[in-house]
Amino acid sequence: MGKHICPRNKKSKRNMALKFITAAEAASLVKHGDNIGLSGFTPAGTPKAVTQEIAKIAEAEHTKGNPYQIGIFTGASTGDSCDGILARNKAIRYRAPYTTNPDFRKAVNNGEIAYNDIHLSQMAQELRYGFMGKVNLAILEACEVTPDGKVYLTAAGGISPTIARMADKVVIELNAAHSRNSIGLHDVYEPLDPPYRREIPIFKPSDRIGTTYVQVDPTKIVGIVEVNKPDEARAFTAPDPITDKIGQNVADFLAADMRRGIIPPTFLPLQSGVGNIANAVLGALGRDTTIPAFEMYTEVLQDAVVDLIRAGRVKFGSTCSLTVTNDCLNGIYSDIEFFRDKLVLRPSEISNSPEVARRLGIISINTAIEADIYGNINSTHIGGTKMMNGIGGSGDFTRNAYISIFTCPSVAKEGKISAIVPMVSHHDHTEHDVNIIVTEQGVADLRGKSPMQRAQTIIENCAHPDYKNLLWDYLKLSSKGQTCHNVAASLAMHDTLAKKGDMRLTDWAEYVK
Ligand code: 0RQ
Repeated sequence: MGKHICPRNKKSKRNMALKFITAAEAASLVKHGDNIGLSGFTPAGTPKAVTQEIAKIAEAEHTKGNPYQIGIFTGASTGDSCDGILARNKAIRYRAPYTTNPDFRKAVNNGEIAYNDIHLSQMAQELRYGFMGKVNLAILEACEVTPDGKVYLTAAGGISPTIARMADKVVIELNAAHSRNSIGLHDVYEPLDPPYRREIPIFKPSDRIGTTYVQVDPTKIVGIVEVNKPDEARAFTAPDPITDKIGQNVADFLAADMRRGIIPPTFLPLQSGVGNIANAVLGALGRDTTIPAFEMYTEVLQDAVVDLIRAGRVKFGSTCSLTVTNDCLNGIYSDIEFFRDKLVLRPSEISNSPEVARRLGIISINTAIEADIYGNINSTHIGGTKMMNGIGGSGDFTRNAYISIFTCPSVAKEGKISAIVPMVSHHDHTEHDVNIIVTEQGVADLRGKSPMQRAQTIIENCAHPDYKNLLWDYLKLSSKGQTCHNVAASLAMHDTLAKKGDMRLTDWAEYVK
């Protein structure tokens, strides 16, 4: 393979066909009203230089009194050099999908940005279907590119194959901070659209079905920008007793399900979201040696999984991105011969494919902001109105999982907020899709249960003791039905929080006339 790859040395003959440009020159191609498509998924593999120059153009144009705003299409969240700086410079008109940036969040919740929070598996196909307009420029971060347009991605698959094909123009950020050792990790595959779509032929997490590069029409590559910037990885805080307990509860539950024969003795592939709870769950699963070494079919792979691969506890990791710390990423690159047959990076359309998740029998583990007593989950909105991050891939996996699990601490903000409420203030995952809820208090197994049976087990096993009686009392004042509610009081705990700053002060009498 090395023979075909053009070295970063600009004098190389093989590079003659591809032009090097500056990030500012690349940014000057982006006009007000354009849409840009970005490689990457989470800060992993996301371009970091051209977007900063676009922000400077926005600032300059705004100073002159000119409008300058663009649309952004990504795989998932990006780093501050994209969502952060562009949001602060009021340069974003529209964006899809998931994001985690606080400044972007603020702008969205102020009504300044149109944010389309769709399932990550659907992003590439909705672009192809034409739901979001055209892609004027695609910016792909690469560790290598050849004159015939083979682009070797870095730490994530994202929506790269689709934006590269759809875009009028393509810019490559050739990032020296990513080792060329990542060449070969990717498995790039883009399905056809209906009525020609075929099955995605993945039958086990390690199956490879595509190419190791994104093929781009070389005539569309307007330039290569040389960059040396590491991924803007988020550091996670150390596990605390609450996240550790949640992790242990999940591990104990899965081990018990295996002993009962519900999970086969070979175990099933796991999907796990981002964050401290996900790290704690994986850590606990790794430590539980009654659970055999397992595989991951997931969208993000965090440091905890890399440690488990090294320890032989995770046999294989199929993921969209290596959302790891830079030390961890460099460890993978420098130990690539060990990792090469244990990791594959896929586009988000494939890593999050509902078809594949259902076929493989994924055990999905994602995070809730709040759950209601019937098992509906809010993963995205605070108080029903303010966007937190977005649904990410949680919906792709939850509805199609063999066992779908949601985790969260039973209370937030020093106990003033209960994560278990009578009715969620925003619905992301419905009671029909959610099998298990886990807090530090315990595990509610909702499988095979009616709504009222679910309410009993969720209140009993997952609610914090400070809130159990409030929730039992809510059930008593609810009218009878398949799903018992008192509609007037169903959001009383949220209302009390808004008015008095503490859900524990909820007085049902104020809501039930
Ligand atoms: O507030 O930031 O002020 O401290 O929400 O909560 O407990 O620190 O947990 O960082 O893992 O985030 C669901 C948002 C959880 C995340 C969510 C407050 C709490 C804190 C963050 P502070 P924690 P996390 C993977 C797949 C999307 C769905 C998913 C997420 C802050 O995990 O975005 O899993 N998930 N996708 O205090 C008010 C409540 C609250 C609350 C927590 N009920 N009311 N505030 N908080 N519960 C992603 C991808 O697909 C890439």
